[in-house]
Amino acid sequence: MKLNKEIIGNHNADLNSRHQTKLQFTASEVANTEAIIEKLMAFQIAIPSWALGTGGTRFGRFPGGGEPRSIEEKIEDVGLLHKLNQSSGAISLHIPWDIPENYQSIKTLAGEHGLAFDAVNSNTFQDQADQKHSYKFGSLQNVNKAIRKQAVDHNIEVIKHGVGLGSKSLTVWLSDGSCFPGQLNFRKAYQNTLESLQEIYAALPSDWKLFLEYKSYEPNFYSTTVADWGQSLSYVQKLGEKASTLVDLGHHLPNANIEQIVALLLMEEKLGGFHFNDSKYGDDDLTAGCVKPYQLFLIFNELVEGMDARGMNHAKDLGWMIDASHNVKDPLEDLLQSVEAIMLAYAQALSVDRKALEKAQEENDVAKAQEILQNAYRTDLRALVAEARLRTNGALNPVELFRKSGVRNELIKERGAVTVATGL
Ligand code: AOS
Ligand code: ZN
Ligand code: ZN
Ligand code: ZN
Repeated sequence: MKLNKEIIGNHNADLNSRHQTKLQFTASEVANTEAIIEKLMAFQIAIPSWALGTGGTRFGRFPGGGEPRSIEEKIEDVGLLHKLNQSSGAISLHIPWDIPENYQSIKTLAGEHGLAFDAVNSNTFQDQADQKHSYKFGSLQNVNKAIRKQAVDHNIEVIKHGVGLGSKSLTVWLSDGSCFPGQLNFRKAYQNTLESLQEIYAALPSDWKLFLEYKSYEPNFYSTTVADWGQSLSYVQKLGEKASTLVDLGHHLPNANIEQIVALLLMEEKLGGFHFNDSKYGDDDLTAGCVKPYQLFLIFNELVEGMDARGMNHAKDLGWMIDASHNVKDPLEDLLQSVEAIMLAYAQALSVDRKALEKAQEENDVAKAQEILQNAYRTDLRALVAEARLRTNGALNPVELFRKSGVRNELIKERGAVTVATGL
């Protein structure tokens, strides 16, 4: 359907000569272009099922047309992205916004699109129609044991769905916290949360991982029970080897040095993965790299340095995921832009002259260190990302081809002009 090899081939043929000129120029500027292209070809990032439709804001939602209405349609949408960029080979599901019913047929469909199932996400931040107890005052932290149990059971249920689909990790993000001083005994909230997490951890299959995401505020505005990387780290260290911290770029207090957090978590062997996005103010969930591309590069710079130092596999040893929400853009175009920005930052980090940087650091040559980083950041490596796509049969310019081929109109015809959101 929609996009086939021929359409992509024609698009590439049209753009190829200009692309080759740019590629040659880049190769003349950057020493290790081949090694960078190979790493880019191996890189895959998971698309969150909830980002395939318009999320809106708490003030309103302006639904787009042709948004996916079922897990099957979400898989088809990620399949489209993957066909275009060959780097979105996984989907991250959210239970109960997604309820996989027939594992085998869903797995077969995903397989046809070349997709794997990445981390499954639990939801104890909303009350579902059929649930006995409310999470109004928290889930895993709740003062009421029965409520904690309900939340633990839900997470175990999510693991079961994940096992059915071949997923290998669970991401836990808690909205637990308090709105006003005095509402919560912090120590008890911590202890209840730890005990609940230990029960979830005990239900993990041996080859699974648990990612504990932190967030400084929202929806609770006085305290959050897993508020920052130190707090997440304190839980995951107690839980054990399979547990690690997940960094969502939008979850920090203003001006936090995220790249330093990343470096230290990696050093502690407790960096599990990412929710990539960008923000101006808070948890804005904007397109990766749209506001602070230099920060994104600096994060990847720490990742490349730290992963190489530990002998880690860039493609496999971390959970690469996007977490995004759209209000005004076509979700699929937005996700293509995010994947592109992430890969560009990765390419830039791979192009940093590590030896020269290390030398500058050892010699306290501050100006030189800055020159090295900014030279890498300011060299245009877009042709390398495009070349990685070309070699894997993706499109040279995914957003342009998505538009030209009229995919959205076809989806609107098929699914309707106004579709309801299945998530946030
Ligand atoms: C919430 O702020 C967190 O970023 C979650 O990771 C995520 O947005 C949520 O699980 C969406 O489903
Ligand atoms: Zn997130
Ligand atoms: Zn968030
Ligand atoms: Zn977010």
